Amino acid sequence: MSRAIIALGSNLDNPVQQVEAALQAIGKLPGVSLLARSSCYRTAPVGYADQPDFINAVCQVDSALAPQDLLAALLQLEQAFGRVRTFRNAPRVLDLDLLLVDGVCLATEFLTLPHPRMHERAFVMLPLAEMAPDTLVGGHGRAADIAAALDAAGVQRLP
Ligand code: PH2
Ligand code: MG
Ligand code: MG
Repeated sequence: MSRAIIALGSNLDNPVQQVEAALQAIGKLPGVSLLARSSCYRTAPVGYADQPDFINAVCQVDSALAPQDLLAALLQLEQAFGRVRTFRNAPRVLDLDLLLVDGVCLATEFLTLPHPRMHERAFVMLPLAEMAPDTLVGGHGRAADIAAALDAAGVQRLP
């Protein structure tokens, strides 16, 4: 069993509902159990600005799957939720990114752990700092410290 942290994002077709349904679906994946989740956050789009705000959240799971197999299961869930890939950073009904798996450091064509940009992204780090502030992010330190140093404008925690 290993602990993993997953980021969720949606900005199409009732994003809060998509994220809530995805959290439930993640917990029902074979070999995966949901341990914790953050609140949902409304976040301004980063990278490609001409699209609706996102709803972002993170969750922590226990997983019996190898990291590559967990990622494959997450990508299948994206498909099941109707994700259509058009261009990089395009609007989407569901994006599931594998951020961290225990102490695993890995770089393949398919998967890099820790996620190489997570520490720069307030829409990832604020939810992570809420859910698990002491999480260590590669060589970048504690989640709560990383989050505190990021520009949080455009990231709003939902009640
Ligand atoms: N995901 C991206 C690019 N930009 N911006 C926000 N606010 N939230 C995201 O989840 C997001 C993004 C690429 O996956
Ligand atoms: Mg993704
Ligand atoms: Mg993403």
